[in-house]
Amino acid sequence: MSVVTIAREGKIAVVTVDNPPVNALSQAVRQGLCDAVAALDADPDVAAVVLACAGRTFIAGADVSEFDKPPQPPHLPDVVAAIELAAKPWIAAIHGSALGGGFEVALGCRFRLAAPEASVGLPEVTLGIVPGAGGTVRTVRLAGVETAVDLVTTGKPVRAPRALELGLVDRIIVGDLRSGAIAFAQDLPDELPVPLSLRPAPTVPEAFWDNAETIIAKRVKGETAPLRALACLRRATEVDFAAAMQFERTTFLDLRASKQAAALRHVFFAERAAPRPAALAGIEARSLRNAAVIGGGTMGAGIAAALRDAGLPVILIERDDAAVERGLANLKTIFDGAVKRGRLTEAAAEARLAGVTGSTDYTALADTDLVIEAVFEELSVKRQVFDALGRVCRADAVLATNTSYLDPREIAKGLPGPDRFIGLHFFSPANVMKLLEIVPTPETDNTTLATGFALARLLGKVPVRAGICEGFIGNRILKRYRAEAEALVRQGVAIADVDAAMRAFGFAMGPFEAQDLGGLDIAFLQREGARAAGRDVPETLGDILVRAGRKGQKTGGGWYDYEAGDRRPLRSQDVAQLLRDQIKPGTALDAATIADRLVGAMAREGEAILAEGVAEKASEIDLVEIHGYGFPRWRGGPMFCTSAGG
Ligand code: 3H9
Repeated sequence: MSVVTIAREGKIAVVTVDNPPVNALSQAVRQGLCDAVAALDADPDVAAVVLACAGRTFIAGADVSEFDKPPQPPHLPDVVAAIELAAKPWIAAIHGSALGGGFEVALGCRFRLAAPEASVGLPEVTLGIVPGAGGTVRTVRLAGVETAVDLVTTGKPVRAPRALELGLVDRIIVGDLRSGAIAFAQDLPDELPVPLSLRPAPTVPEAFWDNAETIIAKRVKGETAPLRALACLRRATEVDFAAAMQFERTTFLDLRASKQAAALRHVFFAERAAPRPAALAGIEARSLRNAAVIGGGTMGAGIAAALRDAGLPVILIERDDAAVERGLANLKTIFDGAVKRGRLTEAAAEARLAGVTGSTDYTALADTDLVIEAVFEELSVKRQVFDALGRVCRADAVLATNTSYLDPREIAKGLPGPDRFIGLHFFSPANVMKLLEIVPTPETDNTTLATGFALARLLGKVPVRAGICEGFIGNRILKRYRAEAEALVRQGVAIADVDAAMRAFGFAMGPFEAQDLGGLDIAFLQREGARAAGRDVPETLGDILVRAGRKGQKTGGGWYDYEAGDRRPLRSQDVAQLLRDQIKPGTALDAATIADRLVGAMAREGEAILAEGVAEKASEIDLVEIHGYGFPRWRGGPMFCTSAGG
């Protein structure tokens, strides 16, 4: 069946793109659109053309899977030009998302109509590229430079009502979009809007561009596409249409072949594959109508907030009334914060909180579909919880532990029906961080595992299946990363140089700054526990600092000193003194060498994790690092960026 078809409603032709799943602009679609322009221009009975899409969305952009191959004609800029300069006016009828090349096609149309829930955008920078078919050149002409800079350099789509305000769409069609668009086409004004390619570009003062460049450079750190996109927008206002198109296309093709674009494509496809692992194809998840969380501390409250954000009613269990109150107060703080940041209305925040029932009574869980335990990280405490859950929960309720380091098999010991038990490792703050490590035990059945993945989809999280080992995937690599950072310090590299190198690499913080923020004592206590259990755990530099009372920012110092009320790290004489005997006088290393050492160590641990089957795919390890540990997305993750392709 053809991916582009033409139907007739009197004098209106309806061109429909049907290229599942998202109507991407593959070669066949581009060719189909060119053929449609030619056919309809030649048809004297056609007065106007509605461009619509079948399925869940309007054209979602260029076909990203074609980006590793040479571009095939007809090229998208020519397709958009053909639509724009067609003898018959084309009208885009947008539902779902008109993104990237999809929005560029819509920009070629004389009118853009949108369903109320539709969105439009130019997300190319999120793929390490710039729009390649006139997105920068036409948007400045349609909606002005401020809107264009926002749309193109952030890549964030805007919803139809806002798009209408910004002039990116002409009208919102409530009700049936196809018939609304046909009615609109039947009643076009005598004077049609001038095609964007024939309109003058706005005149923009130099200071606007300088200011925008400063702001964007600060935001994007090492990512190149946003500033290159800004350069395209600027050029679009400085030279004529054809020259601006040429500049944009050259930039697009250059970036398309770049390392950053390859990395971002790798992440794009890994993220889309993660929620639906092939091994679970056809396995139905249990239905989740409600959930419960045991423990209302930082982690438990974050998990409860995430469940509420997804619309599930939640029971929050704590050991006494005071702890229930504290747990509910933690949740209130989370929702209040969302109101302050403009993410929730006050009414919505109240409704979220009203959907949480606090209790000390486990029998309240008799009809709960999913229970997530998030109590203190100690085996005996967790076992007590599952002992109670085993007695009160339905036999088919999914019972999950949120543990970071304990062995889920030990936690589940003695649980009746261990096939419905699973590890769900959330990252703090659990209502914000995207990563969810899903850790089945050998007894977990596939339905329970599929329910873990279904939960991740419901919560909008990136799920990665992890096998059982100390720290699973993420914390195991973190341990290696920190050990390598300490090894550099032992060999004489300054603590601040290590942190600066990793910031320059793209992390928000270096490994030592991050430990000072989170506290050095958690990992210390864990090492001490292992030592107490008779394991041979060598003394770390961090241990020396904690023993001296330096646990991080909360104690006024860790790897660095801090002045009261100030989070800026200051080099510490005390630390130099404490570690004096451990550090060899060494030569300084440059930032790239430091980053190579640390990322190399992460990747080697990743290789071991793959070899042991703890992770299934290298790309999943990359997702863990990007979504759980702040690894710069545009580098593709440690496995990608140390591989031949990266
Ligand atoms: C561009 O347009 C450049 C132009 O300026 C220049 C050209 C010259 N290509 O996300 P989902 C697949 S750059 C190929 O789960 P949703 C995806 O892999 C492009 N495949 O759906 C998945 O496959 P599978 C600018 C694509 O309903 C399936 O579709 N556009 C593409 O949650 C479903 O995806 C973008 O960046 C693509 N462009 O969300 C838009 N997009 O089933 C990217 C998706 O085999 N796409 N797939 O795993 C999206 O943001 C979302 O897919 C969308 C739907 C919001 C559309």
